[in-house]
Amino acid sequence: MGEELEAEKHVNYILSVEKKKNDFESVVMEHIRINGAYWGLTTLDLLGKIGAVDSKDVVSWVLECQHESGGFGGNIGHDPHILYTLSAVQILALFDKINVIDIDKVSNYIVGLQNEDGSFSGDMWGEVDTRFSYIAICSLALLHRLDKINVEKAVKYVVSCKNLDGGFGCTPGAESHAGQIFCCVAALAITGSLHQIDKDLLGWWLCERQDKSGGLNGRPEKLPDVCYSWWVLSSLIMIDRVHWIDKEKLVKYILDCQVAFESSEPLPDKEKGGISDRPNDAVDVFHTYFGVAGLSLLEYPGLKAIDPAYALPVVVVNRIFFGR
Ligand code: GRG
Ligand code: ZN
Repeated sequence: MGEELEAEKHVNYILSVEKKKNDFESVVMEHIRINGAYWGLTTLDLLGKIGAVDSKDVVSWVLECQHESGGFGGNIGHDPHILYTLSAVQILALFDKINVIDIDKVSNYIVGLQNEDGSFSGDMWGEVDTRFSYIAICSLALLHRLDKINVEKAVKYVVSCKNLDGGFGCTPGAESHAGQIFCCVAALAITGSLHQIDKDLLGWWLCERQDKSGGLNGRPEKLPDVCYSWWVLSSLIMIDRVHWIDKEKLVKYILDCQVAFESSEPLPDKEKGGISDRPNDAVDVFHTYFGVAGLSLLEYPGLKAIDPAYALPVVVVNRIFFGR
């Protein structure tokens, strides 16, 4: 709990998770280590501390996660999936090292996952989800290869997942969920298709996610959770409706999810930083990232700005698209 962001403690927490490869959280994370690395490294960058990690080590490890198909696995020797491929591209973007990969090979892997109806499968096994549409569009845009897919069909598929409440689901007819809404809104933002959204209707659904605690939930009747500070807030920003929520109350909610430093009990090392899903829960890298990224979207002082569609620091996105 706290009045202010405990930035230094969160940096130490992220660095300690990275070092302790055998504790519970790391073992649970083993198969999605590349996603964890993206969350941790982006958090460090937003806090101005990415220099604390050895970029050479990280980049060579990312390259080792690449499969001969061009896609990336969650760790060395694991099967490739589009979920891990985006994290790999994002990590390389953070370090300005996208050029170390064979861009066409990675792009071709993603292009090969587009289906006839414009949707995307996550890997060779074929599961379809609007998460994968976002990931394909975001990755290819970062690689300057968006022209390799059928963008018109990709957009059409995303729009076909729009519901009467203004939100979006994972497939046509599936229930609206804030996580899927982020994916669909960001995919439409990147492809210049935001006119496909009824902004007032969706904005209303999204701002109703804030409850009296100040926190945001992901669907009606559900509990608030720090990660929705990202999924909901980024979507509201992309459709210009962020002023429809109480920003100050949300800042306070996120700060209340930092670990309770004032405890009279001696705290184990890893509890000395990090952010949890809701007050007094256990911290993890995922919620630490979404808490800090949410505060960045809320223009909390001392944090770098994050881009709501690409989920990377604005300076990184500008370097990729404007060369500066
Ligand atoms: C680069 C930020 C970024 C994302 C990559 C993987 C991905 C693209 C997006 C995932 C979007 C998504 C579906 C997020 C939701 C995650 C989540 C908290 C799911 C929990 O859902 P429930 O139904 O929990 O278990 P609730 O909160 O509804 O009780
Ligand atoms: Zn969560």
